[in-house]
Amino acid sequence: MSDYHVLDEATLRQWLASRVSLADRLGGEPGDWRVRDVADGNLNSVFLIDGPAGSLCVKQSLPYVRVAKDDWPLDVERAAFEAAYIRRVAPYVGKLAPALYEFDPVLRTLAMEKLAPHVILRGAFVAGRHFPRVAADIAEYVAQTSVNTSDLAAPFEARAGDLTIFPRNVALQRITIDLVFIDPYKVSARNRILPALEPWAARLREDDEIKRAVAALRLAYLTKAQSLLHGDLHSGSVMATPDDTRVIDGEFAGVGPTGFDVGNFLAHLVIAWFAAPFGPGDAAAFRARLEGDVVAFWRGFRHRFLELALKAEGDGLPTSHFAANDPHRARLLEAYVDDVLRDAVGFLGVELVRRIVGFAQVQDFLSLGDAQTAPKARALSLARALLKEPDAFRDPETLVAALPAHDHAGLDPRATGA
Ligand code: SR1
Ligand code: MG
Repeated sequence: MSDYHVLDEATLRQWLASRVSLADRLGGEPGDWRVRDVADGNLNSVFLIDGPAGSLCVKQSLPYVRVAKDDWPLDVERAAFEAAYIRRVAPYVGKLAPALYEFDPVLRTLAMEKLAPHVILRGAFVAGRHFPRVAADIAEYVAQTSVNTSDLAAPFEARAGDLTIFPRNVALQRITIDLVFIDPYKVSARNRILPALEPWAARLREDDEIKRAVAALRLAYLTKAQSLLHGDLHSGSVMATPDDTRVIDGEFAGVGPTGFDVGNFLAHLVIAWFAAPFGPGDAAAFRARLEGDVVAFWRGFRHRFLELALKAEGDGLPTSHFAANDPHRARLLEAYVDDVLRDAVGFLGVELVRRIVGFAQVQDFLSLGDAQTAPKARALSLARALLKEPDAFRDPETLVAALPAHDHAGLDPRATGA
């Protein structure tokens, strides 16, 4: 790994002092800078630095999974893919992502805009807080990235560039393949299953219909190279204020099925919904806002996708093949985006499953302590319906209507129509 070394507070100051533009942005002398280690994700170290003139966020890839340390070594190259992802989507997403100031390919370190007073969306959800702009902003983000990096808008040459770069992000895509698509459906030492949910875990391993659905989704993830994906678009990858939304953490970037990002974000709205009754505040009002988010995100994504794709000039559906305003082209685009949304329903299902019986659990449920079992079982009940009958969920209103229908599911999958 050449001169790579893990930064601590002292070596971070030295590194910042050696990068003129970063030191200038902070102002003053290294001794004037306030450095805080704020890492709370699964993988990396993250520091916030405040100087007399400005501030920064510095993120470094560690040579292991931060939450598992020596038990789980991990390639540090992910920072390079995150930098490449940020640069690739920046022209389309603008202020919906933080600015990348510098990337150090030796230390695998990114220096970015510090987001303040933004908070991580998942933390807000756990506290019962809701940000009204988020759903529409994430819809815009996913529509922009997915149209503009697909064959609908990107020239073949740009797509070839993406396909040269991002499929090499193998270490992180391996994590997704294992943690999302494989481990939850077999016995794995990495799975974290509450004892009361063992019957559910057994059902996931044994139900042929579910396993067929998951196999199709796994193959779609591996082979359906529609657009550049964020690859980990959950509520921990969104920072927000009431007026501003930013997507962070593109280290899982890859080329894949557009519905993966769509389904992932929907899954974490749904998780917040199932976890909500035990949280602080008025659960019914909070749930109603999340239901509104599901509809706004789904419909906003579909609307913006079509709007952008209709104007786009990629090699996939060139306007030269159609008369001006030919409705046939619009119909082909509608079929395309509806296929994306069908995929999204399945990816929503597998994301729910893996956050409940897999390795990477989420604070929405964990914060409930002893009360997490019942809402997890209810979310699994919905997940099973999504995987077994994706065509029953053709619009967001149907998905929203299904939430209360599964909110009384018991702990035993056999008692819930398995
Ligand atoms: C070992 S990494 C576990 C999870 O954290 C990331 O945020 C991804 O969701 C990954 O699956
Ligand atoms: Mg992350």
